[in-house]
Amino acid sequence: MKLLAGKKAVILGIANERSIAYSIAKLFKDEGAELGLTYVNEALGKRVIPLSEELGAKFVIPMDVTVDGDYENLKKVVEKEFGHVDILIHSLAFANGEDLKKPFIETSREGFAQAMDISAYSLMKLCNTLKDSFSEEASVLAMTYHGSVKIVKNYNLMGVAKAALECITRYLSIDLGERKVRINCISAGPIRTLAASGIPGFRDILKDVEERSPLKRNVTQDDVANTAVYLASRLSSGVTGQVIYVDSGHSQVAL
Ligand code: NAP
Ligand code: 1JT
Repeated sequence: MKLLAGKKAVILGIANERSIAYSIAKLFKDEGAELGLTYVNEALGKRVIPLSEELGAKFVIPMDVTVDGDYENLKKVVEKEFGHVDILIHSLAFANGEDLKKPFIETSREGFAQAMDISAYSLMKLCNTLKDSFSEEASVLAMTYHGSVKIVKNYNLMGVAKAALECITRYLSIDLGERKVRINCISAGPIRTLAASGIPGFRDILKDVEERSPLKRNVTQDDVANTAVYLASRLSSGVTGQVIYVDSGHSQVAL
């Protein structure tokens, strides 16, 4: 029996074939899930719509998490196409390049608010929007990075936003727990994706994981997808409010 047979999964955050969310969608489909996908804007839609066809998605709709009306639309489409939601994947983040390039101390108020809104608050608003659509035993998953709890050079503002995302996950676990719905984060090691491209020093971080992590290799999108299947399935039935690391053990090594 497939682990996600007949489950209805809404997945946000596919930009292209390298996106973590794309590997999750692929593996979910292999495990029997039905997919509903979102993309941010028309430019990305050109890439995501063909991918959604290849994945046999039930629906693919535009959704910008800064736009209130897009949440209402998501709810409407979910009710019409799926009826209910068994799995919600939040795999998106944003901080503007200007703020990421500047010394952290110079972060603008607007840049701070935008990074928090897109990368952290969106998880709360999505859960609130879909709360009456979640099935009993539904599972919500968000992607995070270790720069939330330790200083990682250049991660800066995103580290603050990820700290909020992880904390939001803990508090949401109470509200969702009342409905038997679980919520967890996956903390992924560095992976070369669109979000990671052009980040100064990113190559050095990849090299450090290869040299110093217990597994002596970088993780892949598929490593993350494997844990996503576990967290989305009954195999993780007693797990909620947690941050599960998929990072070759790198975060456990001190020196
Ligand atoms: P990705 O392929 O670039 O995916 C990020 C997605 O977020 C993109 O589709 C992006 O669209 C979307 N997004 C940005 N602003 C949005 C908005 N306003 N509304 C809706 N979606 C929006 O990169 P990824 O590496 O797979 O990232 C997925 C998640 O994994 C993120 O939460 C990231 O922080 C996390 N993560 C990544 C790594 C890594 O090393 N790659 C490590 C740990 C955790 P645009 O391209 O249009 O901005
Ligand atoms: C964003 C970016 C979110 C890069 C991200 C991210 N989550 C993980 N990464 C990859 C990464 C980035 C840095 C890093 C280690 C991993 C780019 C801007 C949009 C949001 O440390 C150097 C900076």
